Order: sequence, then C-alpha cells, then structure tokens
Amino acid sequence: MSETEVHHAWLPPVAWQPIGSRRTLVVGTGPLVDTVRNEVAQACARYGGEVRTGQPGGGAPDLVLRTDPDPAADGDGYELVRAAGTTTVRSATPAGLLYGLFHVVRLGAAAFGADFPARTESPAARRRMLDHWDNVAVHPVMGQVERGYAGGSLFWRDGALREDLSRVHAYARLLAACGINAVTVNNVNVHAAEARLLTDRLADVAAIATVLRPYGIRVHLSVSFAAPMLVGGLPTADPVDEGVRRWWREAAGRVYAAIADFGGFVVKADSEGQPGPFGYGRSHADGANLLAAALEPFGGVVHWRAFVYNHHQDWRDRATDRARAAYDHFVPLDGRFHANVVLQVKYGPIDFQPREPLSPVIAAMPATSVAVELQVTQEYTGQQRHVCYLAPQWSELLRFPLAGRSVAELAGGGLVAVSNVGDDPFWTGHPLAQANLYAFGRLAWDPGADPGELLDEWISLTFGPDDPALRRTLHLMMDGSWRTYERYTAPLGVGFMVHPGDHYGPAVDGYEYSRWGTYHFADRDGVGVDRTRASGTGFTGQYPAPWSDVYESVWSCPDELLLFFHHVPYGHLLRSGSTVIQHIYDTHFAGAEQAAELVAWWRAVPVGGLVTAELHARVTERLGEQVRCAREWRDQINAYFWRKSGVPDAHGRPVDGS
Ligand code: GCV
Repeated sequence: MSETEVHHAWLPPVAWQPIGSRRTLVVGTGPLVDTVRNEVAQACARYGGEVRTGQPGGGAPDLVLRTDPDPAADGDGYELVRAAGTTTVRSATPAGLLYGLFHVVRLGAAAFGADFPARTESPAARRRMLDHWDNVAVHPVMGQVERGYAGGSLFWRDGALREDLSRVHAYARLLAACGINAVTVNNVNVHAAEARLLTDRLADVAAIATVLRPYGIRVHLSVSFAAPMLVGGLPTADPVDEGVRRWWREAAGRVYAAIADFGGFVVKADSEGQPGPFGYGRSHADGANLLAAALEPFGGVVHWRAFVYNHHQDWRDRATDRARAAYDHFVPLDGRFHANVVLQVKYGPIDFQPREPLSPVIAAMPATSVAVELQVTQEYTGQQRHVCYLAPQWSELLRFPLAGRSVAELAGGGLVAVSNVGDDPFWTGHPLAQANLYAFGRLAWDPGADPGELLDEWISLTFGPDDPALRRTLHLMMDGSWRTYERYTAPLGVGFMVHPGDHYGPAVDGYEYSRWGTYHFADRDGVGVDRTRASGTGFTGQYPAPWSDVYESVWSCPDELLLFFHHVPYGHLLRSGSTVIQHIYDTHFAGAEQAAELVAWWRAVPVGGLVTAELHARVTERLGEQVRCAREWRDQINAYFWRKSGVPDAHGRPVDGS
C-alpha cells in the first residue's frame, strides 16, 4: 500500500465475496436503497454474482433486500431471516435496509449457510454520533485536529475544505457499516475560521453533507455561543436579547435552506475559554434553549455539553472539586431544557481518563435528554501509539446500573464519541486503533454486545475470516490491553499524572500545582483525593443509592476507584489483600511486562494476505514506542512513590529506577 492508498479497514473487498458471488434481489426506492443496490452491484462485478431489481427471473435469489414503503415508519431497524435457501432482510425504512445489508456482510458465509429464524434488530441509541475535533484553519497549538493522532483532517486542510472528498466517501461507508448515523465536522473549540461555517462558509458544510448523506449520516456543526458577535456583527450574544434570538433563527433558517437534513448544533459553552451564557449572567438552560428554539421549526437538535468547570482553580483551595462541577451547574436546571436539547455528558466527572467513576449527572436529570460522550481518540489512553482496545471499558460503563437502570438506558439522547481518524493511510495512526472506532459504532447500536466478540468480528472483517492463528494472536494482544494500559499508568483511579499540554507519557506532578483541578495529593504518608461527604469535597453525595454509600466508605469503594474517592495511607489494605504501595509496584511491573510481551506476539505474525508489509511495519514501530513509554511510566511512578513513602518493594525489585 502506498502512502496515497487508503487501508480498507473493516470493509476489504473479500468481505463482500459471500454477497458478490450470489444472486441478490433489491426491492425499494430512494437514495439509500440506491446505495444498497450500488454496494451489491460493485460486489457482484468483482465476484461474478448478480443484482436484480423487480421480480426475479432465472432462479430464486440467494439474498432479498426489501424495504416496504411505510411513510409512518421511523428508525433504523430491520428483520433478518434465512428460510428455504434464501436470506431476507426486510425493513420499514431505507436506512434499515442499509444497516441490514451490513449485517449480512458481517455474517459473511454464515448468512448463506443453515436456515435461521427471523430476528429483529434495532439500535438502542437513535443518534450514534462522532464528533470531530477538526479545525478548519491549523491551530497554532492544537494543529489541524485537536487531540488527533492520525494525521490531518479528512475534511479540512490549511484553512479550506479539501478539494477531494473521496476519503470522506470511504469514511461514510465504514461508519454506516458499524452503525454511525451522525457526524460533527468541526471542533467544539470554535475559532475564527470555524465560526464562519455557520454563515459564509456554509457551502463547505453542505458539500460534506452531500458526501455523507448516501450512507444515512447527518451532518452536525459545532457553533460558537458568541457567533452573533463573531460573524453576525451584533454587539451582544445575550440569550434574552431579541436581536440575538432573531439572528439565531435566521442563521438556522439559512442552514436548513442549504442542508435540508442538517442534524443540529454542538456547543461547548463557558468551558476552557469558550464563550457562554455565564458572560451575561444567564443560565445554561437559557443558552441551550436559545439555540433549540432556532432549530425547533426544522427538527434540529442542540447537543449542549456539560463539560463546564473552573479551569482557573487554585491548587491550595481544597474545597473546589472539578469532579463536582457538571452536577453543580446542570442538575438544578433539570426540566428547564427544551425537548430538542440533548445534554452531552462525558462518561466520567473529570476527563476521559482510563479509569473514572461514571458521571453522576447521567442519573440525576430525569427530565432532560442526556447523551453520554466517550473518547475514541486516545488522548489519555496512549494516543494511538499504544495498543488500547477500549470496548471493554465502554461496555463496563454502558452496562453499569447507575440508578436502577443501565447507563445505556439512561442515555436516551444517544451516544457520542470523539473520532480517532485522520488522513493517515491506516485511518487511525495505529492500525489496531481502528477496532475502537468499529466497536464504538457497534456498542452504540447494541450496548449489550460482548466486547470480546466485537473484537473477533472486527478481526475477521479486517483480516479475513480464515486465519484462526492471527485471530487468536490479535485477540490476545488487544482484548486485555485497556487493563494493561491502566496498570502501567496512574494507579487506582487517581487519574492524570500525564505530561501537561500534550497529555502523553508520565509526569506525576505535571498537574499537581496547576489551575486545571486534577490533583492526587501524594505526600510522605499517603495519596488520593478525599471526595467523601464525611471529610472531603462531598462529591460522593452526588450519586444515587447505593453508590453514594459504596463510594463513601473506604471499605466498600472498589479498589480501582479508591484513590479517586479517598486519601489513604500507603499501607492501606486493598480489598484485593495488597497494600496500596505494593499494588502500585506490582501493577507497574506487570503492566510494563505485558506491554513488552506484545512485541513477541506480533513478531510471530507473518506478513501475508491482509497483513501487508506496511501494516506489519507500522504496528511494529508503534509497539516499540509503547514498550519504551510503558517502561518510563513504570519507572517514574515506582520511583516517585518509593521516594515519597520510603517503602521498599516486598519482592526486592528495584523501584528507584535503577
Ligand atoms: C476540545 C479536554 C481536552 C481538550 C478538549 C476538551 C473538551 O480538556 O484536553 O483538548 O477540547 O477536553 O472536551 O472540550
């Protein structure tokens, strides 16, 4: 594969062979049905099969893809059955047919084997969305893609829309194949050039929408709360100002005139320097409802982010707790948001750490539509240089019974994730990081799906179904990789300890005396943040029963979250039976060793078939960096806590970095 070619990801031509070598009947009309027909026709052109429309002649079809027009129908579901030698997908909407087709692709030859009874599939989340933190103009610090680890943007280059959007077309296919149906095309930090996407550069957004539409994907746009001033020439952005309200209505009207199926706005307000309603003494309900009212006539939604906290904190001030902020700001507003506002809440109360408790906001706003936000881009999980398959973490989070209902059920507003793709030939920098994007889409569709099975599904699609040895190796390398990463980084849920700014690699005190509110409070006696009601910041009180009590007590708090909720002595005995300090040493030795084992496993994988020389070399190069970085984490963390505590390793290993 040359640098200009693009990796096929989970849609290599061979994945289409079972369909492409058979006879398929496609019944239905409309643009999405055309997409289905074209996909099947391309597969048939390659593998000698046949695609028909209308009534069949010349023998029964092997596959029937049928959408029965039902104007009242909504949604993306379908029915799949195999009987009397024919596999049939039936849907009430064209979108359902598209997702049904990709289900048949996933099944491969099994779709055409023994009969199976009818099963209906429909997504748990209506909106399954990827946010791109892509900048139109290259940002002096954050570059073309904020927290992007896979090259440039698929959409934008050096201040302009890319002329060639064929990568966007290929991306749309991949996204539809894993169930994604919404994409935000620019960063939530909206700078000057990006603010204009709403006005004089709207045509750029419309051009992207045209490419994504055939795959059932709607475009959303991140907007600045200050847009009426930045691009509208108004003296204020105050949400109660009639001129401001009119400006947003007209802006929304222009958007829908250009993009009839536009999804809506995403807003980061009063957060990390972005403007918001606080600037006018208004609430976030006032702010969100302003935009919601403008979008309402057109059926659009506002994804309003709950990531609001004081990023000018004084580290001496122990009463201010960043973890509390979203709840304190938003829960009092429950019931005050318009129906088309979706509150977009990061899964944890801090910031996409490898281990955090769930954000209590998710369970605390029954009268508000809530979406949960995950991070596929690996800002804090190895930046696509480390193997870190995140689906086990997401699955754990989505199944968690936060208030008698799982997080997936509470997320009625959908699932959102920050995308990890760029213009890299492998899409994601690390080729194995493609699995995270795939698994996010599949979990957004079915949060109950088993992450290990999703991994196997991804491996079989991406590398072909016929290599059990490769499948075993990749499964071994990836399935436990999130826990491995957790072992060699910040211990027991305390988080951060990353290099300031770029957030890569260890810096134990990197944020300890900073304004960002991400502390660990290690001293000679102990470590951790006291967030109890009894003696700390009271954050545990934001949880519903039983979690408020489970987290409050040092004895019932799960080990993996202990230092998130408690400050304990190094000799504190964990539920596992180990002490905190010994756990730190043990997990860091083990984690770095497990990272090193990845190299041996991968070395045994031969180049050949869909494991091209380029892909093999790229993974090898990334693994080298992972091993180096994991060792660095091990030595810095162990040395730091040895120096603080003076407690030696019980097994006599060197913990001073020697
Ligand atoms: C887009 C973290 C990241 C920022 C990001 C922010 C957010 O703080 O480091 O780069 O900004 O989250 O989610 O808005």
